[in-house]
Amino acid sequence: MTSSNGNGSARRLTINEDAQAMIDEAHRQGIDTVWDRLEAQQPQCGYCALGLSCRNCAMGPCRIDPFGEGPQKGVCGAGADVIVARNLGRAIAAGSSSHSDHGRDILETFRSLAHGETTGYEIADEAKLRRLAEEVGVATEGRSPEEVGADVADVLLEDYGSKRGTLSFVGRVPEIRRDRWEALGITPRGVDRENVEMLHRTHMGVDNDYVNTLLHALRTSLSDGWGGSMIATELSDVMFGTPKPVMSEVNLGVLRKDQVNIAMHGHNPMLSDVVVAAAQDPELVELARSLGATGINVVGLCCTGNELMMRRGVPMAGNHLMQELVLITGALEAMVVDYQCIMPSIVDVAKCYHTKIISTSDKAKFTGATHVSFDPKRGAEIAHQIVRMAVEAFADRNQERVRIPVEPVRWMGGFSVEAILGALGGTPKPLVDAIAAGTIRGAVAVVGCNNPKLPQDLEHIELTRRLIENDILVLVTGCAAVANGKAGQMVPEAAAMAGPGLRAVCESLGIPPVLHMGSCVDNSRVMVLAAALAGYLGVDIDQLPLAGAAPEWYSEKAVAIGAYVVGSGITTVLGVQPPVFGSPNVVSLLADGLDDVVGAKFVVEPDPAAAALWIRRHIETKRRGLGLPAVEIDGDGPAGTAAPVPAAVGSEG
Ligand code: SF4
Ligand code: MSK
Repeated sequence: MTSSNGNGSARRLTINEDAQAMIDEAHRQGIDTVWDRLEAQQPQCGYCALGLSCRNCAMGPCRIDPFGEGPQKGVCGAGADVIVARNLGRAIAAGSSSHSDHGRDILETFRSLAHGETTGYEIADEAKLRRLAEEVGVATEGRSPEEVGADVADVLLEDYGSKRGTLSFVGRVPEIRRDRWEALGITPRGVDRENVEMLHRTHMGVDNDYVNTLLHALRTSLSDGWGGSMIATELSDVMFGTPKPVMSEVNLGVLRKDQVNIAMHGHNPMLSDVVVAAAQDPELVELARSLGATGINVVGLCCTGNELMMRRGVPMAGNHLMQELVLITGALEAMVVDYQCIMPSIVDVAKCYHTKIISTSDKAKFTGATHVSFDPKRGAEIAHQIVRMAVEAFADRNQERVRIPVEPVRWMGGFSVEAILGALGGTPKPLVDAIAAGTIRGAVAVVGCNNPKLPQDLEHIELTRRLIENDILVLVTGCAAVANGKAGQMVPEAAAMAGPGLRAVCESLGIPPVLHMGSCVDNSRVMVLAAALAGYLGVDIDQLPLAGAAPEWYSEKAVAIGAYVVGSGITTVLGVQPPVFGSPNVVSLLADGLDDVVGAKFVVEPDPAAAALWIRRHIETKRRGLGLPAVEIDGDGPAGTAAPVPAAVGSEG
């Protein structure tokens, strides 16, 4: 039940007015939220926080005493280095598997589409399909899009196994980096293969060399970034359209008191896209009207929302920590979910209202929810059924309980690599010239989640603001994008917040200084853009004035993203401490040693001001390395740290 997180403390949990209002409302109504449960979990396990616990076999569970007084070995003899590395490797495998299995679902649907077996899907971007076909060696001359698509699907399905030597899209990586990967033995082979091998290696008594384990963890993550995630992004573009700049709205104000509201939550566009189409069906709109609503309003949450916003301009209700709070508005008829980042608690919260939780993936059932098994072969029909269920629930809505606390904020999305290059005239040259001249100092991908241990969105906003103020272009995906959207930093007028150089570039192109590149799997777009810039300059990715940041990450997928970004040569700053500090050797490898082998490393810095400072110095160092004009960055504060940092809000409980 409720705890001291209620009653006025909402302001320390989130910076957003809509979330604060709903947290207060939850408290008034006695509804538990993620923050209450975090508090109830205090103190969280210190061994686990340091990565020093192991339950990989039934001789355990084991733990290592970080103070050197208790056990230093598990029952099998594994020490801190092995246990921490194995735990990290398994987290990366889980994250990579999640993205890659999402990619497989898209790929199988695409294959069915090419064979004429689906309803509700089409080849929306034939030109992109033909480009992909040529890239992976499929003939296009005189062939229909379906014939080409069927062969492309078969080639990419092989990327999941181990039949081919390397993944198809590794060919996009600059040769100099591919050589580096080869020398290290981390070129990704098959998507499934690397993940299975990671699990094999971390079984008791297999890989007992932490360096060897972590190198394979990098390889596993690369099979995500240049494999499963990239396949998901590319084929989603082919089926649903390659994003182009589009305006939309964001925050809880996108809900409509007079309409049927349906929130699409999760990750995979193959469900959400057909639901959006079904919501426009005149028969269902008429049904809504007959029940007293003026229409059907589909909104997004988390990454499936990003997919819809990027391609269709569908409004976004919020990011990760908004999923319970959107229910507390009382305005939602249905929350339709597929998989990933969906808290089991939404079923309990929804019971307090008329809202239906409709699960759709047979991989992701929720006890207490209504399950509608989604089969893309009957996509249009099932989407129709789901929307009908939502519309019928409108009859049960209690309008007196509806509370939509804010007006929506405008934001702009749709910055695929194709759209960015298109805005630049089809070549990276104008961007490269602006960076070379110092008008833009560099670019940073700010990505990842919300974590209730930190005030929601504060780190995303603060870090991004400090970067754009200093002429650093920011690329955003996932929940970081939504945070920036809510803060008004993703409209062309936000160019006024940027430094003079970035401001001039944004104003001339009519774009914001913070570019929305999509969902979690769309971090692959950042990889493609980085590779294009490196290729244009004839350098390796690690030489570019780039950085990554995951200020409020929580998920295993974020760990996998961080690992493939670093493995690709882009240093990444984490705002939340990963569970590795039980092994000084692992920390030293991640925060230092990796720099020698992949030209990038991890930095942990929870203070956004210090993180921005560190990144600015890093970018100037990279500029100097390329012989570009660089400046000394003044300012106090730590220049990044590998030292353990205290948890923020969670520990204050
Ligand atoms: Fe303990 Fe080793 Fe088994 Fe892990 S693998 S639980 S450290 S005995
Ligand atoms: S939804 S992985 S909370 S970004 Fe992709 Fe957001 Fe993180 Fe999930």
